[in-house]
Amino acid sequence: MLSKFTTAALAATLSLAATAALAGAGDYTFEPVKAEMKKGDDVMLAVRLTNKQTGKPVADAVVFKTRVDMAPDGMAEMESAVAPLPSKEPGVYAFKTDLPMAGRYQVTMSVKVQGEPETVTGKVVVTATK
Ligand SMILES: [Cu+2]
Repeated sequence: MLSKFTTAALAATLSLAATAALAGAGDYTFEPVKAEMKKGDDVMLAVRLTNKQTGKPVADAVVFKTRVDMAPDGMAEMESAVAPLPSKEPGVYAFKTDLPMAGRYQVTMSVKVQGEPETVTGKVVVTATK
């Protein structure tokens, strides 16, 4: 017969195993297609979304929130408007935005991935040059 302690330890082990088997919001990588570009208005930004477990691009995600600001350079309040652009490549999500000054911009994206119950959020940093 199992002692109370052993039963509890077994239950904890089982729940850990169940958690590890599910894909989670942390199993995706966001990276800029181009990390550096010239500053200006109507700049195209593209972010590649990859499933870490399979190494494959995630083509069917729905991007429902995108924010571009200068948080990496201490200007989080300096936010740019963002307009989605059609994707030219599976797993690549493109936007039009303004990068009015040289420096680093953070792109924060919230997406829904097919079959993934959690919202997936990622941040990428791009640099605008003069
Ligand atoms: Cu700024």
